[in-house]
Amino acid sequence: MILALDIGGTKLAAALWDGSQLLERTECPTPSADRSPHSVVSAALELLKPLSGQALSIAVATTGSVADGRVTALNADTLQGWYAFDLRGALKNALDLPAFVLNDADAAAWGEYKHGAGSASSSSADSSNFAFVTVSTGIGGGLVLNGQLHTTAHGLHAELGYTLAPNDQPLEIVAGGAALDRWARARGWSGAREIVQRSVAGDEVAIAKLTESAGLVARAAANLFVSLGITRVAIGGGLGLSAGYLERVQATLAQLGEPWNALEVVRAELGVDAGLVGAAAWAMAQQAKRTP
Ligand code: BMX
Repeated sequence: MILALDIGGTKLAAALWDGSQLLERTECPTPSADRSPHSVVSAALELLKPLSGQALSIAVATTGSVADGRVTALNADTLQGWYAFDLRGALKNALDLPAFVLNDADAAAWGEYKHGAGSASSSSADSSNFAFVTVSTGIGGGLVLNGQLHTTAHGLHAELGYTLAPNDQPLEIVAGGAALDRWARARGWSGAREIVQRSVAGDEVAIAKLTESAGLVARAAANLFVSLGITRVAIGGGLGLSAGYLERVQATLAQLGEPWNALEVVRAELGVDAGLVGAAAWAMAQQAKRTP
């Protein structure tokens, strides 16, 4: 049994992975006032406590760039003071278990590739060049290239939220969930969720805002298609999975026409659990490599 933990900008989730399914899934909000390593790890350990007795190792999907188990926040609004923080060491020491750490979107890309929208059973088309895009608090990406999860020693890769929007701002600062929250509150609305609710009810201002966000995400995906030969992209994350978002990404690609409209964009099949599944499946494979 593998203990899986997902550290996101909005919530922490944990579960046990038995090789084919998540068991005893639990979650809590990410601490909001203090998002330092100490505060977030303490909250995560509380969440893991009831599950950790049954596990042989811990697998983590975390927001932030990850190099050799160390986490660096690109967006200080999401995690504060995380600079090369040794998350793997901290969890290994606290739980006395081997620990494996991946970026959340990298983990989700692997989860969807092995068990969800990128798996062979999900479509007859070849998906060995596959991407996952999370549109959540921030915007993250993960790549599977020629059937292998793409990672780098320095940790900075597939960070789609840090590709540049046309106004030279990072994509997530314009189009991510936190950006939409801020925009909504400035209008006196409660947050990004209200934008989605209003768009469903036909509010044109809300529809335009979501269409702008989805349009920018569609262009980032289109660039993966022509630059890396990615043929299928799964969209996940709280905002990415919200009503109408995927359809707006697809509509933008259709409007862009050839060659970009050949990119297949689908809903993440594992929903918000893609990171948990992917981190656990990845850790299981790494452990199998170590113990032949
Ligand atoms: C940010 C960045 C990415 C992450 C993405 C989605 C930080 C802390 N995170 O772009 O590494 O993959 O957000 O993360 O800089 P989420 O927290 O929105 O799920």
